[in-house]
Amino acid sequence: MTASGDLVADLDGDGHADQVSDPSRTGARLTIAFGAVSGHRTQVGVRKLAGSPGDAQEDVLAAVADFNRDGWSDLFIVATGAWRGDDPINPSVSEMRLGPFSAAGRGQSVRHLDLGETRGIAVADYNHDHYPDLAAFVYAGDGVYETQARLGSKATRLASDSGKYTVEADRTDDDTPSNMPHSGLSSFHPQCAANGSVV
Ligand SMILES: [Ca+2]
Ligand SMILES: [Ca+2]
Repeated sequence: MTASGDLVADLDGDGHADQVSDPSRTGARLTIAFGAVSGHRTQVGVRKLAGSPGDAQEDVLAAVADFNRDGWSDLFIVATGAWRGDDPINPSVSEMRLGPFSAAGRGQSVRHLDLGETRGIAVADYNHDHYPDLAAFVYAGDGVYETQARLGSKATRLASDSGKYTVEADRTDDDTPSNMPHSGLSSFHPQCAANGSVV
């Protein structure tokens, strides 16, 4: 973890540290620099990671964390078309891709996750167990937006929505809805120097 909040970890399993940054904090501007420290740098954004099913979608969002607690960071990708009115639409892609995963966004296995019409995602620790959970800002229909929690889990990878942490939100065009958690990855990773070493 760098001071600026970037995650530094080996994501693709090649033995070289990679670096994840998301200045948007909603997954929309997440970028990964593979080989960031070794010098063989390949930078990819969310649309490249999503692949062709994400083409032409309004919102393509990604989050990186070890959601199933096996030591490898996983890639969650969701791509959703334009808002179409009262009824929520289903994303064209909504997948947990288990790490290690490649610069093309291909993981060891893929698990579909039904979040609904998703307009923002973030990593957070809702239940304070020091393991990452996923926060999803979704359109629930009839003008209602809400932020839901999906808890990380070794058994199921991500639990279904229990509703326990759901917070209703006003419709917002803000890039970062005010009810999204901001803890990010700093809850789970020690801060490290820019070269990837832990300080
Ligand atoms: Ca790597
Ligand atoms: Ca994992």
